[in-house]
Amino acid sequence: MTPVSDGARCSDPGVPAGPARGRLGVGVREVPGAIRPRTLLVTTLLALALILAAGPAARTQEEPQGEAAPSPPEVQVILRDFQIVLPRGSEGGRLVIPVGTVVRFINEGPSYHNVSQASPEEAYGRQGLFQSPDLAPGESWAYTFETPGLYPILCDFGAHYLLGMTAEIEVTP
Ligand SMILES: [Cu+2]
Repeated sequence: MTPVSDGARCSDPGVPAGPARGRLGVGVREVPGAIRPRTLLVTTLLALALILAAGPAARTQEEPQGEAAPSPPEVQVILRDFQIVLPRGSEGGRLVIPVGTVVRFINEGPSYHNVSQASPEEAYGRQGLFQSPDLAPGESWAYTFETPGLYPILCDFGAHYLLGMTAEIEVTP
């Protein structure tokens, strides 16, 4: 009996298995015990057919989902040693990215950090584009830059920006 219920469950996402299961249920109830073996055989064959029919359908459903959403470009910025470490090629503490880029801030240091869109003068003002949560060591947080512009960023956890945790992100059209 286990393969039958497995088959029914497998077919749930892709194939309208409701009616088939209903018919099976009725059959099992109406047929006397003597004919049970044949019922079991039919049930097993039906279940196999359902699995064969549902298998490829389920797979083709999943694959487009994975490819359908083209992932936007992602850039990684490292928070470490009380510095905001920009990707190789960034000059003058400024990261230049095209609009729509996802920037993932990764805390690779041993202490907490965060990322606030603010200049040092605006620190703790909370009026910038974003304020990340405080990130424990190993945690990361991502932000998608949707609007061109020049955005100063800093870590205001424990006023780390005073130790040099500042940078700029320039978003180009
Ligand atoms: Cu910090």
